[in-house]
Amino acid sequence: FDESKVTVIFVLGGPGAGKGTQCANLVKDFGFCHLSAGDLLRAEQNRPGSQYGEMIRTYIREGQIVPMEVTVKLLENAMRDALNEGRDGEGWQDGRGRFLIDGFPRKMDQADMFDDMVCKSSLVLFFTTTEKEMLKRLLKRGETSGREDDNEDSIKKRFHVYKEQTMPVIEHYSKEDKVATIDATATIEEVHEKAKEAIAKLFA
Ligand code: UP5
Ligand code: MG
Repeated sequence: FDESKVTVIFVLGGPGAGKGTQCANLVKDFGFCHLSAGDLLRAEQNRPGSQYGEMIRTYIREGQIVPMEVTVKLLENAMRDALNEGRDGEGWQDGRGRFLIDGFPRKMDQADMFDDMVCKSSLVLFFTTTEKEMLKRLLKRGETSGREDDNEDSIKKRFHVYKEQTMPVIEHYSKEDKVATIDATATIEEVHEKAKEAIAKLFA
């Protein structure tokens, strides 16, 4: 994608930090197209005839990162569809597009592949809070979410993978001065205000 025509913001943070919740609010502020890598993988998992369905299910339950080719392809296709759809509204004139890419890249190989083959990101929003808080949120959500990874066993594995594989990605982008760190312990509204400020600077 032509970087002068698309703006990509990565949204990172531990499992249950509130990425999806915050993205939904930011869409209303800035007219983003919100793409959650996890949601795209879950949709592919459930798509009849997908050759990856079983593989994705196993990776997600184990909290492991699905091979990057699959995820990058799903994101690229979703971005192309959104651009072709020619949305109207702020930031979507003349083939331009604003994307919030949620829960990706969560491993260095994915970050490099996306930077090289799709496009470079302009900003990384990093939502941070304690494991205790994230566990509490996920167990609560698990009562109704139906997500196969919202159980204590899978959550522990997700925390481990996050520390081992995703934190290095955040450190990598910190060195490029792209990271806006936001304390996600506060209320949804308070976190939203801070996230909004960080993005407003980019579009100022
Ligand atoms: N909540 C949110 N904010 C709150 C606040 N401020 N105060 C109180 N409660 C708050 O929020 C979680 C819950 O907390 C909700 O009930 C919410 O109301 C409440 P949510 O916004 O859903 O948090 P989020 O950070 O989006 O949590 P999620 O569980 O989606 O994060 P994960 O990163 O674990 O999940 P994701 O869907 O991104 O990935 C799932 C799996 O897919 C991965 O483990 C991996 O196996 C696979 N995957 C890949 O393989 N590759 C990828 O590139 C991406 C995913
Ligand atoms: Mg999410």
